[in-house]
This record gives sequence, structure tokens and C-alpha cells, in this order.
Amino acid sequence: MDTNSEDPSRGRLPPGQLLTRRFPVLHYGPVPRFDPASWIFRVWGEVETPLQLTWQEFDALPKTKLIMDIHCVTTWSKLDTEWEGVSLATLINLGLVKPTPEAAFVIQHAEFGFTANLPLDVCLQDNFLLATHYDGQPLTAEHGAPLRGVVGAIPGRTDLKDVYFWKGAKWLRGLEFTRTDRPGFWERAGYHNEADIWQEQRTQRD
Ligand SMILES: Nc1nc2c(c(=O)[nH]1)N[C@H]1C(S)=C(S)[C@@H](COP(=O)(O)O)O[C@H]1N2
Ligand SMILES: [Mo]
Repeated sequence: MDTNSEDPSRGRLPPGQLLTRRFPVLHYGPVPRFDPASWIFRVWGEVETPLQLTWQEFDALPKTKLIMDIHCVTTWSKLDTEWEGVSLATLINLGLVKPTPEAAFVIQHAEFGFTANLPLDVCLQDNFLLATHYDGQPLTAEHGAPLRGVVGAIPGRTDLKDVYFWKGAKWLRGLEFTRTDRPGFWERAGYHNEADIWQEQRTQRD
């Protein structure tokens, strides 16, 4: 009998990764305090009209659930994590965000000036979400409350580009659409710009 076929991680663990059941907390700097009264989410840059939403407005948007495997560049991976939030596709379908024809990249802007960059194509995939909930509960402060970008791998979806978890910004406050790419916080610190988990694009030398 092929016991391997019973292994839920089969084919899902990228090279150099180890499974964890915990949910480690990883970030640079302090954890910000969330003030729902002053919190504003902004979209600007290569969009037809800039957008500003209060927390009340953002929280009222239609939400999507997403189950995916997340892979941290520090080598931990966690399978079947459940997220809920607003997809960029939803913001576009509702007409709230209209990228210009020149828009090619999205820079996530978070508290304290933290940024993370991704191609627009990746942010439009099913494995990228602006998440408000993890595992059925609102995000905890240390995991990015009230809003964070999340990106991972959906098992079986070989059509998607899968990147390391650092490409999702905790404490997200806005999205900037750009024509050209601009390295984010960890990318400037030496992490790989593309961050493909299957190709092990961890640092700029990989
Ligand atoms: N604002 C912010 N977001 C961030 C980071 C950070 O330093 N600041 N670190 C990234 C990294 S390196 C990882 S691995 C994940 C960790 O998310 P977690 O703490 O929820 O596991 O957040 C990402 N998002
Ligand atoms: Mo990380």
C-alpha cells in the first residue's frame, strides 16, 4: 500500500520548507494599535480614481473565504490556513478600483512605512486576499489586525504563481498601483523580488 498517498502534505511542501502546526509571528518593528475611528484605507497611483474607505466602509464590502498553504521564507510552512477578506478582484468588479491600462504592479503600504511589492497579475489571483479574518476570527493584533495582505498556495492550482508569505503586508493601509516595479521593505533588505516558493527564490542570490 502506498502510505504516501495518505500524507496530506504530499506535493505541497516546497523545497527547503518544514511543516509547523503553530502560527509563528514574524515582522520588523512594533505592533500598531488599531483605531477604527481614524483608520482609512487608500488606493492610489495608476487607477482611474483614487479611493478612500473608512473601516466601517471597508468592513461592509463583500468578503471571500480562502483556504491555502502559507510558506515563510524562514522555512516554516502551514497547511490549510483559512482566511476571509476582500479580494482585489471584488474591489475591481464593484467598480471601486479601476486600474489604468498602464498599471502593472501593486505596492501594499502598511503602518510605519512597511511596503511589499507584487505584480498586479499576482494580486488578481485567487491566492491573494486583503484579509480581515483568520480561522473564523478577526485578525489578532500581532497577525495584522484589522487588515493584511495574504498570499500562499492553493493545493492543486498549478496555474497560479505562489510566493513566500512575506509578500503579504500586515497592518495594511493602502494599495499603490504603479507602472514600474519598486522593491518593498524585505526586498530592499536582500530578499528575492519574485519570491517563487517552488523555485526557492529566497534571497537575491538564489
Ligand atoms: N507590516 C509588516 N508586514 C509583514 C512583515 C513586516 O515586517 N511588517 N513581515 C512579513 C513576513 S517576513 C512574514 S513571514 C509574515 C508573517 O506573518 P505572521 O506574523 O502573521 O506569521 O508577515 C509579513 N508581513
Ligand atoms: Mo518572513
